[in-house]
Amino acid sequence: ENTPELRPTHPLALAPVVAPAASVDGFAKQFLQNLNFDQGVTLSNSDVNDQYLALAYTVRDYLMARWFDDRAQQKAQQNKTVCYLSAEYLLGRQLDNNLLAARLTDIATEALAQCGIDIDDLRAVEIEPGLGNGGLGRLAACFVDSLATMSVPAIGYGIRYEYGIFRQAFVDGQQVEQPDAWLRMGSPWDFAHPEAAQTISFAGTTETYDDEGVERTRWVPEWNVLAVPYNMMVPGYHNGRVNTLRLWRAVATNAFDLHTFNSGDYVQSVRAQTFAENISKVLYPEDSTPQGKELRLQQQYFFVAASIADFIENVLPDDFDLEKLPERVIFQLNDTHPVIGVPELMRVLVDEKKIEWDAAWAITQKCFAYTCHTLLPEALEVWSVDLLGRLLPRHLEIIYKINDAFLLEVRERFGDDELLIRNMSIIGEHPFRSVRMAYLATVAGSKVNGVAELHSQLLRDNVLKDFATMWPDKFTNVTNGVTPRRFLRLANPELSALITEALGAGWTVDLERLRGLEALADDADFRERFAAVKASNKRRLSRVLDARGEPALSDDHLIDVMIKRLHEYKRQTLKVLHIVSTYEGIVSGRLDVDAVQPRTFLFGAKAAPGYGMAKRIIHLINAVGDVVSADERVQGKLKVLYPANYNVTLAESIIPAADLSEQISLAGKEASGTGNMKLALNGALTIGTDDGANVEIRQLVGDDNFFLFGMSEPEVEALWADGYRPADFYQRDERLRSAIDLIASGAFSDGDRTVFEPLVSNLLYEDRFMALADFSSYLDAQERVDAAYADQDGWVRSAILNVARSGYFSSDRAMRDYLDRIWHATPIG
Ligand code: NBX
Repeated sequence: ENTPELRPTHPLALAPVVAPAASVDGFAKQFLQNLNFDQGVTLSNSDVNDQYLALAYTVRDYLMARWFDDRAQQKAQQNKTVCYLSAEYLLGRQLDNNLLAARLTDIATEALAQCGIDIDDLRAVEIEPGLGNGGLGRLAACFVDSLATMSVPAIGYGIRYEYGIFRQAFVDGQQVEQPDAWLRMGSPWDFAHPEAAQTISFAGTTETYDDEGVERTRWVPEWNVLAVPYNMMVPGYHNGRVNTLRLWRAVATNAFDLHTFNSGDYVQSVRAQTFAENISKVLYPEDSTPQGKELRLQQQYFFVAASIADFIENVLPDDFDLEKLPERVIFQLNDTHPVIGVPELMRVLVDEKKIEWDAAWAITQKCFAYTCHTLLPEALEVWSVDLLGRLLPRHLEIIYKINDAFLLEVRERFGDDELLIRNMSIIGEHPFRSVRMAYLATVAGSKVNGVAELHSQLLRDNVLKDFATMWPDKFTNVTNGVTPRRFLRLANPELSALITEALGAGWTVDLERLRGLEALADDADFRERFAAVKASNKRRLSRVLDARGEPALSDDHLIDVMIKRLHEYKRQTLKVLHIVSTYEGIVSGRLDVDAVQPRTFLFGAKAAPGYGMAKRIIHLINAVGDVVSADERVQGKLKVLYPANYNVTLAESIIPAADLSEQISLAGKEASGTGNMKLALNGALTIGTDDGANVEIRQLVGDDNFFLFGMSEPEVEALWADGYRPADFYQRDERLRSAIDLIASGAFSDGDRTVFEPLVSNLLYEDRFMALADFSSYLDAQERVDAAYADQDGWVRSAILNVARSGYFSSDRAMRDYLDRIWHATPIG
């Protein structure tokens, strides 16, 4: 703040910041300099981690000048900034992405080679920042990539967790969790800015006071913590832009607890500081059924309050008229996790900036928009009034006041319908008094969107029905997307080269151009080359798995992948039932072994550590895999692979090698899915239900190139309303009976019938996600898969058409939709 005006005289200090020369020599020089003077080693003394860090610093140096420019421009310009508020960013590795964006891949490879270093060895040591659970966190990472590539001024705000999503290991086929110490070897991609720290307060009381004749309220907090920003550069692809991802880390303030300090127990006081630093210690690994833990609410408020303050103080010009805030910012709420930002902005405007309530509310409503990512009622976040009032007393008062005004509006509109009022209230009463964060977000947001057409429709019809009646125009859809840079260009270099040869290079930023491949699906020569790429990707995956100690992939196998968080609604058990049924069919002679295509079933999934049923399903997959893969009676035709610790890095090897994409959630439960998009884009055919974005994928790729099965969402509702009895399906279908009986018999648990008993009885007597009801339809669809795969020409043709027709699922398109329908912000330059 108090930096004196600098008056430099040296010509170097007066010159603009310049990046190192974009040449092999320029790169090598900068690399060696970083190795020597930042890492503090000579080339001959350096190890691979030193070299990796020096390489990362070098790439960073190239991006830096652009970044300075963009930040200056962002501060000076009058454009609206998109502030994406997300508790999670599942970034994946940075090195390759940044080399690609800055057009440095070839230069770096050659410069390192001339230093005697194979860049692949350095790639291998990068630890990915796993600062997210799954789809929601990865979506945020795709969005910041697209925003930078589209030159939209944007800041991604989040938390710099010291420990990201846990590392998964298997012990006797069961998941064990290990801490993800991703920062241990250094973090070359971010910069700490302790001088720009924000002080974030908690707890205490509120009081009213007389402010020159006006009665105002102020918050008298009890303790506080510093939020230190760490900036990461988010380079756009080949456009010279660099946006910012600003992640906050909690650091104790000196005056964390003056009371203890003053008591004279100095050592105890210093130890107490770690309490505050716990806030950014660890990512919660639950991707649904939030536990309502105090630390989690602390995390949410911590990053959102820091982000709002940062935007107002550091991004807006000094003395900015906050009445105009909506012209300069949109805060996009990535699910309910940042929704506490709504009362926080109100507090800042009303208590601190002394703007009158109604005006402040009008501003706030224009500054937020809310994206919902779920349909499961248990996943909708609520905070007990008790906890929220203790941790954030002023915010609770503000929420009550927002609710009072909102319920008045409901009465005006619908009359005194007390049941409706109770149903719509932001405050719920049962089973305990709580704040319904999705309702708060809906009331406060200028727009509310779901993440696929079906999901948005179900939000309007069910989850948020009364709100949609009240404000039909508030609701909109933006179907998710994925970044083609990471998930096609980087993950699948051979297919990318083939596409570029056929269509030119523009597809990377204009994915609809993939349509040009449609004509080539009927070209035998192109099909052959496409198939050769798939085969090569399978060999590459095989090498990656081999390095992890997994068995090799067989060349001629259909690679059937199910990669996503482990969840009952996603129905990994349905997949297991198919495997067991096929195995049982071959062994019993019911199935003609020659009609079964050789297949490898490949799973990747982490379970929330406290989710018992999900962990039992993991155990079952591994147990079935052990038996099936080893049984000589299936003649090597069926293999099950479940590499531990599925993450973005592993996804980048699996997706390009996949033939079949399993998207088999119960209709009406998967909001969108994004893995489904990545797999289709890489030429896998989908076997899927009419759920989430599968609906749109099927519409685009065509029924002939998609294996649809299962109940539709209305059929699910009807069967459920009818009183669903899974045991009836078990009785009716012999294939299902044999499969379940085999599991129950102990065939996969050394004869011990107790191991999977809870799983079996859950299926027979509860089966919330109706795996048994969809089983026979699923098996029939799998028979169609076998038949289709037997015709390789036809299969490859379908695979090409999947690629050609998936351009819609670029996150660039998703960003355009957000810009047009919600943000109304424009690119710069
Ligand atoms: O968000 C996922 C949905 O399940 C997918 O259908 C969708 O494609 C994706 C992106 O829109 N949701 C998700 O990943 N949720 C979480 O990870 C999550 C994390 C923490 C939490 C609740 C949910 N408390």
